[in-house]
Amino acid sequence: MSEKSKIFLSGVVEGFYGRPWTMNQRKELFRREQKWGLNTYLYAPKDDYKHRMYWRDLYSLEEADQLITLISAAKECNVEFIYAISPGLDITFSNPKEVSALKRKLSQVSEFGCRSFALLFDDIETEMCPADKEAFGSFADAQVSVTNEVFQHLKEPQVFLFCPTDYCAAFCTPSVQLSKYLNTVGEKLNPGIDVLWTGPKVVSNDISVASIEEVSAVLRRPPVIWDNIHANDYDPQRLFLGPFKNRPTELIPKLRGVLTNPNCEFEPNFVAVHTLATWCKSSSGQKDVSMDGEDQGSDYIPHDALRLALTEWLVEFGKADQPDGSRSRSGRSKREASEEEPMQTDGYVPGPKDNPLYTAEPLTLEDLNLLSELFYLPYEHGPTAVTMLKELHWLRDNSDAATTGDITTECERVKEWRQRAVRFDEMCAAVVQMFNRLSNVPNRLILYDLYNYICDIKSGVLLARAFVKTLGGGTPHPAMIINDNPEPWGFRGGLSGEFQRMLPCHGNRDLFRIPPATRMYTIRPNTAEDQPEVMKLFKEMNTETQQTVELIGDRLVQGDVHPTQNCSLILEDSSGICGYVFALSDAKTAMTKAQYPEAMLSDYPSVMTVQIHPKVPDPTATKRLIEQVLSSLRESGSKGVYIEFRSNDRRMMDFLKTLNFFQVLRFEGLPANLVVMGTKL
Ligand code: GDL
Repeated sequence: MSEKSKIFLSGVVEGFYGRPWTMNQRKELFRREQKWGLNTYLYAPKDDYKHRMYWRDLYSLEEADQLITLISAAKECNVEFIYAISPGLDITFSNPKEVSALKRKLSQVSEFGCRSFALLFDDIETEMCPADKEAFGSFADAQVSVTNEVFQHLKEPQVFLFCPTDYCAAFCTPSVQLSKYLNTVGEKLNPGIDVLWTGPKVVSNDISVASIEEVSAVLRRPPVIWDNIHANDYDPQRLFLGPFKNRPTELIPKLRGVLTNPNCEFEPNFVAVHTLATWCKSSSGQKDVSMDGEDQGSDYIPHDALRLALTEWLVEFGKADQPDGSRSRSGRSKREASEEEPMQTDGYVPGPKDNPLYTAEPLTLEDLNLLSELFYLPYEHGPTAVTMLKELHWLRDNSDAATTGDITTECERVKEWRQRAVRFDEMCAAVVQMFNRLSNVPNRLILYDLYNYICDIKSGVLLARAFVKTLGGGTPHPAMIINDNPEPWGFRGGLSGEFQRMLPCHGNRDLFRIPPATRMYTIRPNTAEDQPEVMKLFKEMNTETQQTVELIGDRLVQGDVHPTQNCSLILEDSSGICGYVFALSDAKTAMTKAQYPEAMLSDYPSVMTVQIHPKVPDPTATKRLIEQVLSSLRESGSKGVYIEFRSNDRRMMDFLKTLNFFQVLRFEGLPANLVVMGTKL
C-alpha cells in the first residue's frame, strides 16, 4: 500500500494503566469520534488481563460476544478498531509455541471482525532470556522477527502498528540517530508496519517538526504519535483538562497519525479528544487530506479550541445521566420522572417561615474554564492557577506588611497587601463556587469522574485561603488552622506526600515558575582551604551593615562554631566561590545566653546562614544549595530552621524573600535590632 493512499490515523489509544473503560464508555467514545471527525481507536488497556498479563489466553464466549459488539459498534461509527496485544512481559521470542500462541490469539480476534492490529513492547524488561540471546542478535531483532511473522500470518493488514521498547527520544542510547535498537527496527521491520512514538519524552511537553523528521529518518517511515499529553495514570492527584498543545500543525503531513492516550477517567476526556479533533481539522491537516489545495480553515489556536470544547461539554453536564444508566445516552429518560421535576420536592412546598428548598445554581462556562485552568496540562498550569500561585507567594513573602501596626510609614504596602488578600480570597471563593455548582449538575456520570479532583483542589484552596487569613491577623475556622496538630487534611497526600516533602525543594513545582539556569555552578562541601575566600565574601557582603551584634551565623562562617555534618556547602562558578550556606542543627549548643524565646527554638531549633554574591543572576543554583542543607537538617531530625540578620540589612531581607523559603518569624521577645526568618522542615 503506498504512503499516499494511507489515511491519517486520528483518535484515541486506551493505553493507560488502571481500570479500563467500560464497553459502554468505549461505544460512547466511538460516537464522539465520529461526530468530531476522528477515525481510530487503539484497544490497549494495560491492566486488561488478556491484553497483557495473560496475553496467551483466548477470550471466553461471553468476552467474545462483548468484543464482537464493540468492534461492530466502532465500524458503525466509521472508527477503525485496532486490537493491540502486549506479550512482552514474558514471551520467549525464539520459542515457536509462543509465536503460535500469539497468532492463535490474534486470529481469534480477527474472527470477531477486527481488521487492524498492534503489537506493543513498551514498558518491559530489555534483558533477553538465554534462549532468545542464543537465537537473536539483539532485542530489536527478536521483536522485529516475531512482529513480521505475525503481520504476515494476518495477511498484512492495512493497519498494523508496532510499539518499540524505546518509544521516545529519552529512551534512546546514545541518541535517536545512533540508537542501535531503533536503527534495527527501521531497517528490518516490514515497511507495511507503522511505528508508535511518544515524542522526546514519555510525556512530551512539545513535539517539534525537526524531532519527527529525525526519528522518521531512522525508522524509515513517519511514526504514529502515541500522545501522553493528557495521560494521568502516573499521579492520582492530577487530571488534564487543558487543550491539545505544543504540537505544531505542520506535523500533520509528516506523521502517519496521532492517537491520544488520555486520562484514566472517561468523561473528563471530552476536552482532550475534542481539542485533538480540532487540531486534526486545522488547515495543515486538511491540506494533506483534501487534494484541492484550498485552505480549509484557520490554523489551530489552543485557547480557542479549548473554548469550543468547553462550550460543548457544558451541554453534557446538563443531561441527567446516572452511573446505573437510568438515563439513556440519547437523552431520553428511562425513569418516569421528567427532567424538569427534581425528585426531592415530591410535591413538598415549604411554608413562608420554613426553610426554602435548596436550589442548585447552574454550572457556567466560566466555571468549566476555571476547572480546566486548575487541571490544565502536565507542564503548565492554566492562567488563573498561575495567578493564584503568584498571589499566594506575594502575600506570604510580604506578610510583614499585613500585620504591621505602623500604618503611617508603610501605608501603601499595607494597603496593597490588604487589597491583594481580598482579591485572593475572591479567587478562592470562585473555586468553591465552581465546586458547589459542579456537585449539583444533573449529569452524575461526569461529576463522579471529576469528584476526587475537585474535592482535592477545593480543600487545597481552602487551606491557602485560611493561611492568608491568618497572615492578615484573622482567625480562620478551627478545622483549617495549620498548627502542630492539624486535622488530616492539613498534611495532605498520605505517605506519598510525606516522601515528597522530604525530597529537595519540598516537592515544590519550581518547574512552573523559574526559567532554566543559564550558567554552570558547582555545589560542593566547604573545606578548610575555602576559609580565606569564604571570609572575603563574608566581609564584602557585610560592609554596609554594622556588626555590633554577635550572630551564630557569623561564628559559623568564621569557623568559631562547627556546622553540622553535611550542612556547610559552597557555591562556585568559573571565577571562584560566589556563595555559601552553613547550618547548625541545634542552635542552642552555640548560645552563650538564653537569646531567643523557647517557643521559637522549639519550632525552629536549627540556625542557618547564607550568603550569595549579587552577581549570581538566577535563583536556581542558590535554591539547590539551600535545599541540600535543608535536607541534611531534616535528616538530622530538626523540625525547623531560622536565619537571623541585622534589621538594617535590607539586601538580605529582599534576597531571602525572593527565594520563597523563609517567612519572617514573630515571637514575643525577639531582639529588636534583628530580623528572624524561618521555615519548618
Ligand atoms: C507509558 C506507557 C503508557 C502510560 C503512559 C503514561 C507508552 C507507550 N506506554 O510509558 O501505557 O499510560 O506511559 O503513564 O506511553
